[in-house]
Amino acid sequence: MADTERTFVMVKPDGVQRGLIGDVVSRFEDRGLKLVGGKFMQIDQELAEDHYGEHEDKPFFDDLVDFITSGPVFAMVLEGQDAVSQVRTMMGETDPAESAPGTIRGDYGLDLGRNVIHGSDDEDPGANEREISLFFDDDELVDWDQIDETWLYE
Ligand code: D4T
Repeated sequence: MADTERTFVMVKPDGVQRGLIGDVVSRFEDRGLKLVGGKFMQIDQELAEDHYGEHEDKPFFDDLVDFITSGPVFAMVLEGQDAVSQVRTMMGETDPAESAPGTIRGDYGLDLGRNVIHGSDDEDPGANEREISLFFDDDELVDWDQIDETWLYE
């Protein structure tokens, strides 16, 4: 059996303003991923710069930080089998214009700078743990048993 993992996911300010939090969370719940942390919050400059530190030298960095701090986000931690890559697959490509219908970005977005959702990178080992600890304290994450787990996993 593949590994149970936790991943960091966030509905970005555009998704919040467009009333998409519920739809996005529902997709993950429907898939069988378990919510173990969630918070509606405003990202400050320092957290934004930490979170997007890998893009510090890119020309789009300032716009990215301005955008992610421009309004509230819904941050969450999801747990499940291969959660990091499953969430990335469900999100679609970074650019919504290149994302297939049926993916979150392919269904809800059109523009690279307004791509609705963030999920931890599946090609950067440890990115999920780093991001989870950047946004959540240990006592904000809840270990719980979901009743349908027996029917979701072999
Ligand atoms: P995030 O990190 O937001 O989940 O997106 P991805 O993991 O899919 O993609 P990324 O880290 O490469 O990009 C982060 C963020 O920057 C925006 N962006 C990206 C942009 O505005 N212009 C660009 O040219 C690129 C590559 C979109 C997502």
